[in-house]
Amino acid sequence: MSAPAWLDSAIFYEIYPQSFCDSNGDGIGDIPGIITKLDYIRDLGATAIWLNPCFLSPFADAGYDVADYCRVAPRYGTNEDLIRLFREAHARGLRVILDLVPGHTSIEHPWFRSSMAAEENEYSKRYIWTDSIWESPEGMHCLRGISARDGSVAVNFFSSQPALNYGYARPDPVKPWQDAMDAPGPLATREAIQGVMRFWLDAGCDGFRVDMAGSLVKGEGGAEGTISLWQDFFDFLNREYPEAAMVSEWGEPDKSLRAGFHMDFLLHFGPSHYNDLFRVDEPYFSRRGRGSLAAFWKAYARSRAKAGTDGLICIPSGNHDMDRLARRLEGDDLALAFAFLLTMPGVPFIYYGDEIGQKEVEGLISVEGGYGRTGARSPMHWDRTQANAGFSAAASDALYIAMDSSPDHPDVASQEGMPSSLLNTVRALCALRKSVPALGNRGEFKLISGGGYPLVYLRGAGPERVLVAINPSEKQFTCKVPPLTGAATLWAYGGTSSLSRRTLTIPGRSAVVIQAPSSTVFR
Ligand code: TEU
Ligand code: CA
Repeated sequence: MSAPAWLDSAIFYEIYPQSFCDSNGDGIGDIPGIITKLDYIRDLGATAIWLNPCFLSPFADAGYDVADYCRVAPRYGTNEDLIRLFREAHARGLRVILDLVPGHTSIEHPWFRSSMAAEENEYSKRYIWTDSIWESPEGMHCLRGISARDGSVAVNFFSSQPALNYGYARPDPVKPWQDAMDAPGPLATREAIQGVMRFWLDAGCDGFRVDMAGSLVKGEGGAEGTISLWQDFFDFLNREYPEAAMVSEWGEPDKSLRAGFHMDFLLHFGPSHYNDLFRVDEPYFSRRGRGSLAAFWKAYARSRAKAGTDGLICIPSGNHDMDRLARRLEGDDLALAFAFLLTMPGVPFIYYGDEIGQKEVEGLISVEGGYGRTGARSPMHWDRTQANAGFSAAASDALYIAMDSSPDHPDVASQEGMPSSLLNTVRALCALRKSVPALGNRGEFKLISGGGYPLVYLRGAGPERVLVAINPSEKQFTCKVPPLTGAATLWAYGGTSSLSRRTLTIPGRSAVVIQAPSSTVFR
């Protein structure tokens, strides 16, 4: 497995297309709107974009219920607009990955419509149907009583998202409707999804974020079947599209990277303890200083050991499924959180708006299957002096999701002019990451202290060594560090740390990145 070289220095920016920039005043973001903001994304320091699903859909799950994988939803524009986005992004040195949803489609997908027919046809085995309406697929939810076909059909997420059939790891011989992974139906599903990848990669996209990548094969306790399925997909990708970057929504790097993915996310679910950073009652990145990362670092060490030198572990600032970063963190917490996110190994992912501290909008009624996730999906605040903060020229009650109307809501334009703003801090950190090889995506990493406060780690690449120390709490700390005589400060935030040979004194609410002598050893 060899990952595309461009991932070595990639910083991703996630765009939820509904809420980024509305170019035609219909209240919903669109692709031409995104194109007008590419300079902003480049100037932030991102090098790549992950675009949430933008395909034809009835939008029962915000587009994660696809009705045509190869057609852009009219509300976002046309296929030509998307191809223009690839071109315009590439012209600025930005890559674009799309969201691939291989696990399920919408009930409106023509494949599903055909599979509902009583008469057997090409699509009868595209989804997981039992033989009788009175039998449900074990351990899964299902849809029943909506078709002339006799049977229940397994669903993956919401009821309107029937599961595509990749077969069962160990089909039950008394349930003949359970296909083996290499039965004709599951193999045809593989072919079809491969065709979707080919379609967009040929059109100029640079890879995919893969939705629910870890649960495609059914009836397995572990993930061996799903892992071997992906290994097969990667035979195809490595052969035909070696430059395509693949990131999994799996949350278990030990499995996903073995499956062939170049990168995997730490997520708000799964074993990573990612939430302990920013999303528990006492998050680590809080001035209260009552958080603990002991469990996080234990899980992280395990993942890194399994990921080997090739795998990239991505720690996102957030995403469209989680509470906003600024829900529990505020003020300097956010800058210190970014100091962490942008100095760790792996590929950083910035969720749109987190770079200005965009807030969670509380108390919203669910929009398109968002439910509790809706408040983290509200429109980007570009400029407070404009209507709808520059997001859209529509009437404010016609917006896809309501904006936060509080007057103190952060916005891009105000922060651009303030040297110490979060936006400018994130820009400086992206620039620092790019200019210091030791901070790169593949650099070495050694935790020096970090269950409690402060958080201190060493990064390295070749002979270069960099020490990162972050203290989100209000208390000043001293801690033992490797000998750092003559070390130069590369970046600092908040109060000034001081160094006396092996002891670092770090004031509360501060962070520092120090160039260490190359003799500093990783032990
Ligand atoms: O999410 C998968 C998933 O299980 C969670 O992220 C889930 O949304 C969350 O735990 C609820 O709090 C992916 C997509 O990211 C999500 O937006 C889709 O709704 C889902 O798959 C179905 O395609
Ligand atoms: Ca629009």
